[in-house]
Amino acid sequence: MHYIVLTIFPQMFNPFWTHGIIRRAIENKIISASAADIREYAHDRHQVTDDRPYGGGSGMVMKPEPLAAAIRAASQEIPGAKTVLLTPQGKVFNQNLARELATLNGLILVCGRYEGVDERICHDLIDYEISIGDYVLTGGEVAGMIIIDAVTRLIPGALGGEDAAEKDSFSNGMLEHAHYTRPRIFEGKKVPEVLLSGHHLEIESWRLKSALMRTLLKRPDLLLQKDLDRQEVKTLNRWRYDIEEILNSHYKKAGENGEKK
Ligand code: 4HQ
Repeated sequence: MHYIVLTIFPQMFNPFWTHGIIRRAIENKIISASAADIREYAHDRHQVTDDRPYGGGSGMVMKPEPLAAAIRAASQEIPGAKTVLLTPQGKVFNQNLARELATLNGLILVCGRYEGVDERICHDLIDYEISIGDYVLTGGEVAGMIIIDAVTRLIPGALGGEDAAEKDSFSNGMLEHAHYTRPRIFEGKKVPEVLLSGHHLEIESWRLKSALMRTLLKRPDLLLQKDLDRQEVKTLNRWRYDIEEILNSHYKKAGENGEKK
């Protein structure tokens, strides 16, 4: 994967390229990455990249000419690359979109500042409009980093050897199971016994239930979207039975006490 980020603040990306998995992916040539300064494509004396909005009002708009020139130059460098505009108007980013982008050969990420970019940039020069969520940022740079981060770890080889990406949250439409490491007792709280047992099948079954329970309690919306497998349906039905038993017993007691509860 080849990334080019277009921004008026390319230095923001220096720490991002030089730490952790992203750094290693660059070193191992799994990805290439650079941030180009949109200002260098503004050919007036003061290299202006913004202007006042037609129709009046407060705030500034990114001028189309420097942006268009920057996008065209980046496209020349990565044949077949797709362009992404970071904007709250875009499709909300999620793991499925990350998977789709991870199959591409190149991504050109356009990071706006001010009130956003001239509308005429979007139509001809942008393949994907993506939002990282329903809140307002001061610019698209941090959003661009989030996309690059989530996409890069899905590229084969980026995580170094193992199959960690496939075991992560969302890989099966659920949150991950709980994790524990040493010590066996921390501030009075024990590690679940089964994880110390060495019974791989029991551990796997405990992890599946842990993932299902956490998703049910913390993100029930994910379970509504998911295609549940037979084991998951069986487990949920057992829990439903247990919960009904508890509630029935509660209402029975309440009835005996004359409905006071
Ligand atoms: N932006 N997801 C850039 C965002 C945003 C988001 C606001 C994008 C400012 C200029 N980007 N403009 N949410 O809030 O991607």
